[in-house]
Amino acid sequence: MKDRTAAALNLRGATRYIDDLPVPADCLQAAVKLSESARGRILGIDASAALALDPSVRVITAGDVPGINQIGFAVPDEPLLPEREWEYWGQPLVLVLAATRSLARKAAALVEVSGEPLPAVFDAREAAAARQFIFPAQTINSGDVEAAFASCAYVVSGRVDSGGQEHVYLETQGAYAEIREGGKAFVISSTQGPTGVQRAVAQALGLPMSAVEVEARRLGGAFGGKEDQASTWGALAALGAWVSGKPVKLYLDRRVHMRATGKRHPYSTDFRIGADAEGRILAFEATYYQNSGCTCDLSPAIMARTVLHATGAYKVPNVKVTGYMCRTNLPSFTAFRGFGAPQAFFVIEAAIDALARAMGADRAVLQRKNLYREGDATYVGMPIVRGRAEEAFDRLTEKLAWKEYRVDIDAFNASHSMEKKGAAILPICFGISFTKRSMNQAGALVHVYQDGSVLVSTGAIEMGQQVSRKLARVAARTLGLPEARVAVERTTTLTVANTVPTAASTGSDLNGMAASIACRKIRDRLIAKAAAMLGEPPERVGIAEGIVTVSGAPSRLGWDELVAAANQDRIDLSAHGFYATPGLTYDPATGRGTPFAYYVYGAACVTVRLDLLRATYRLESATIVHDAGTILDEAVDRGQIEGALAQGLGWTLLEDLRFGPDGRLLADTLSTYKLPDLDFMPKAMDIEFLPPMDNPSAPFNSKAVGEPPLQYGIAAYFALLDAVRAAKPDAGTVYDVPFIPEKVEALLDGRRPC
Ligand code: LUZ
Ligand code: MOS
Repeated sequence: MKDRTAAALNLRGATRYIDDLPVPADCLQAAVKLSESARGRILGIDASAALALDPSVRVITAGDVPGINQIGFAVPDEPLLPEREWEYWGQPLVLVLAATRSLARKAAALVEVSGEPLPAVFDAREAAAARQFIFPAQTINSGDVEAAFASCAYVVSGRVDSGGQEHVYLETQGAYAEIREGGKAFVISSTQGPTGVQRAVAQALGLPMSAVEVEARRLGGAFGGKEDQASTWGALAALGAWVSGKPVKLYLDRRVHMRATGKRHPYSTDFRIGADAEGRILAFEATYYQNSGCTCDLSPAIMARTVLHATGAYKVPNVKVTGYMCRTNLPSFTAFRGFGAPQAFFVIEAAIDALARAMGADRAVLQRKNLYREGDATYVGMPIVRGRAEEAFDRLTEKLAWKEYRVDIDAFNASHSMEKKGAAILPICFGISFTKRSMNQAGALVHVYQDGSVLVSTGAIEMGQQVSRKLARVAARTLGLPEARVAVERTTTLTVANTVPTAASTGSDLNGMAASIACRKIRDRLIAKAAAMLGEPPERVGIAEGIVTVSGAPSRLGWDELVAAANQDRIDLSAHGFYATPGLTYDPATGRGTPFAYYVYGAACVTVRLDLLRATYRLESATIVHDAGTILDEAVDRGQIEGALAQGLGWTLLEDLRFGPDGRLLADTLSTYKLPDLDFMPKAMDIEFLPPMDNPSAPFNSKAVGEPPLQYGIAAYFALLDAVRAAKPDAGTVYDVPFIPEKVEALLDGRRPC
């Protein structure tokens, strides 16, 4: 049988993304005119030159929006097209349609938007000083930090900075829209969240959601960038179709995409950490300044994840953390794999590094001593159940023979004057569930057709993570069928309503649970029918590998025959399944309760080799011990870990998202924005999974895999710092990522990196 899984189709080049879809002959192509300064008041829009270019050109502005010109969801601060002001360099101001894409882009460039400049701010701390926030600050206060600091033998404070990150999915943002009979809107969107696009389109066009269908077939990568921010492009395409009466396709080129869309949030953080004489951490305090950009978007949910991951994988009894979401005139920063957790992990690891320096202690010893243990509770009171932080750490150090490993590195460093090696360990403990309780729900629709084939539809979007493969596996196992009998459909708002985005690593957990609930309903009906056909009590009847079993032994009745008989008997062979994660009790107002279904654990060691003359480095190895629960698909999970590590390494070492003093993005193409490639990746990569373990919160005891391993990349920063210190023990420390060679060179020179 042909392999129809997403991966196989992708390899054959048989999958179609938005821009590959054939369009009707009368389809118009869309382009946007972007703002060319950081902030300004719109005085006038002159479309005459654009309109003169070609009779097919249409220029659409805020005034053309028939419904509400607003797509902000958490906070209504994001007009679809601006009416009075633009708020960052690269903001879409005007939508332009034309018969061809090149005409549309040319016409967009000819639209003249006149305006007067307004003062702009780009730095999060500056915005905070001016009290420019997009949302009230979030605080968690647990224990008594002041009393605890007073009792500490060591107290260290410092500052940590981390930069933004461009998602660089291969498929940029895009959408296709048409208005169908009766004024209903149909949109194909490259989105992680069809329901969000549906809501935005309905609001912009003044339609009920029932008159808007949004389909997401598959995405060429997303990484969070299409969790909230696909709505803009979906709604713009729909607006174009509404105004023109013709189908419209909107697909961004890379440069427009990099300027216009949101990225990972840059953070700047002040911390204070205190420990007793033995190095047990007693208190931790942090103030996070999140650069939120110009609109709210997902920033509060991201800050919620930051303040819930403040102590990383460590037990700290007294914690006080505050997160400011600072409004700046930069693109609205948004979800990116990790979602505020990597920023928090980097801060606590930097704090432990600073503490180790102050104590003259070994970083790894302090890390090991403070890991979460079974039976601990986190600082918000979530119990650690089936905790594996120590198990992962110990397996890693055992595997590496860590003591000897360090001795070898020291020996290398003693015998090399132009090169130094460094290594560092990083443990993870990543909470799985959306930080917003209401989002932890999913639905599935399962059909068994007369011929015995099975179709599963859920809210899970296939974006390369092979969630469709995992769902097929879950459905097949639940029904007792070979996987080849199960097909997984694209996501549309017609089959499953009110879906949450495929995000927070929960895609296969939530949708897998919903699919298995639906499959169990159908299976129960079929088992009752089979029991009647075989004259056996239903308790003894099962289905395995497509054969009905009795007390575990195959019977004469096969799946296809059973399904046909059930259909003849007028038994419903379709079912809807719904799952809502139980036990989520966290209340952000009190900062107490259980925010997550469970944690994913693991530990990584990265080793680097630094060339002191050139201040360049190579990654020698990455060794990872990871907790995947009872693994559902090892090849998929391995791929996810490798990809997440690459993105983590890119964030900590390489990807330098910089804005000029005027707020203009400096590297807006892939020739200037540096990404990790194969050559950059560690020469040796060893990924080991911890032994299987129960996890009742995900299908077949599996665990979510998407985001947690991104954190492993942070080990590379500390490994490089270790190598720098081997060369220059008194090198200053500036906790700042990405740790690009220019910064390494400055430290080696005894300068302060800028
Ligand atoms: N999206 C979201 C996420 O809306 N809430 C979350 O907690 C989250 N976590 C990770 C990635 N996306
Ligand atoms: Mo996300 S950062 O859309 O899981």
